[in-house]
Amino acid sequence: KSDHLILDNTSFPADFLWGTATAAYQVEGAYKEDGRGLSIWDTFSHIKGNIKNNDTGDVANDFYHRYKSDIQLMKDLNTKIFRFSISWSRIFPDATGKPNQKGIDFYNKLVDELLANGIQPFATLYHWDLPQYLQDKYKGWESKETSKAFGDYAAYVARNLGDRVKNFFTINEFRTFIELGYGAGVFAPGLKLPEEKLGQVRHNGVLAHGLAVQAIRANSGADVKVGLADNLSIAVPVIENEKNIKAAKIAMREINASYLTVILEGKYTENYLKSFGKNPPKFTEEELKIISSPLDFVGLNVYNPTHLIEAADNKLGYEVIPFAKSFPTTTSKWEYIAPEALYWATKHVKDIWNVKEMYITENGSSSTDERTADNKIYDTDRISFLRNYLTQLQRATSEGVPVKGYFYWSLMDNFEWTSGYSITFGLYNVDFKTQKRFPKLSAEYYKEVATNNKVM
Ligand code: GBH
Repeated sequence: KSDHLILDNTSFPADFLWGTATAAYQVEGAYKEDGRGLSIWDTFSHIKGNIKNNDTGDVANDFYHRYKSDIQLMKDLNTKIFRFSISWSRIFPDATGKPNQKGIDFYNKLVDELLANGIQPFATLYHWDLPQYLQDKYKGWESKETSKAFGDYAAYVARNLGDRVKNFFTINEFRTFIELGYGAGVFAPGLKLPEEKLGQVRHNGVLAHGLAVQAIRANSGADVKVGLADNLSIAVPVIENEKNIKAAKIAMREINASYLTVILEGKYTENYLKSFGKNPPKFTEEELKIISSPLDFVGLNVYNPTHLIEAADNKLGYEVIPFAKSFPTTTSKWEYIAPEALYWATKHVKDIWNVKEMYITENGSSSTDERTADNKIYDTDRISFLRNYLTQLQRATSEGVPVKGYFYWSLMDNFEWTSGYSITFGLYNVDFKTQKRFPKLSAEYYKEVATNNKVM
């Protein structure tokens, strides 16, 4: 146990892994190439008014053609892991259910190139780009047919990549694509379903995750590990005293009831089910077993706390404190700058669910990122963001919280969903007219961190 405990306040465990992350629709482009079928994000971004400046992912970073030189950027950063996602509709483009060989070939080439450069591939199966035909045929995640289709797709990927990809994440951020895509209507597919239907969509989502975990295990070797990438809701004790910490732990289970809690516990909390009144989601005990299939690790996307918590003498045992109007954010107005979120997210997950292995699957800052006349980007706010967040991550690992690695979001600026190309998270700036990449000052910073394995 003591080998993992590092006693200074900058160093990470010796085997800690540093990397970067991207997602298929945000970087690949080539949206009609080599037999790729359309996804709900193609449809959604092609409707005028949905995306800032009517940007689309048609070309994006052209990663489909430029992955080799982009892998050199990862190498320049001295990173050893890379998280990318697979475009489901490249592989299963249409309702025939026949796989598209050219689709899987792209990922074969990508994985081989990563390995040849000493970078371990971590593949996410679903980063929100549902094949359009599944939306049309089954109303997408409103149906368990989509959950089953996801299991079949996972099996196919595991059979084809599992000899070289040893780490899989099933689904990225249930909360975002479900609440915003099927609830608020601002993400693809742009639906505004009532709460009782949303409850079913959430259930079908976690069921898909569980089916994929089982499919990956059944279709690859024992050395293949599987988890998910969840943007859990994060309860931060507003003042770090004992009673607030206890209250924040209680809050964590409730505020994550529909996703992480049911996945790790195999049941919905009573409060969550009660909240539906007469129309709870339809599910079986058998499904709860599938949903809670054992995982090898849990990936956490951490940007900001969602709940500031104080202990209270009420039924719940806690109270949610509002964010001050002046609470600092990055250029993304939702992104409160509160580095302790990284500490509390990982600490709670260990303490509540006894999770033995975690990754930070995303963390990063959006900045103004102006390019000078000589193409320098002095993103000093991002460096400060990283130093402060990584200090809190180091605090966690030094206390024995089992975080094995960290993926910065993102390797390079890319299609930031409804914000199009107007919001930038990259360590590399991208000129989307020429597709040239320029390292920001934060790339230099991150390279130092990755090379020295400590907060700099
Ligand atoms: C992650 O989401 C995503 O996994 C990744 O693809 C993305 O690029 C990255 O973060 C940076 O945003 O449109 O105003 O209604 C982080 C959680 C949830 C934050 C949705 C932005 C949009 C709010 N995201 N939210 S809004």
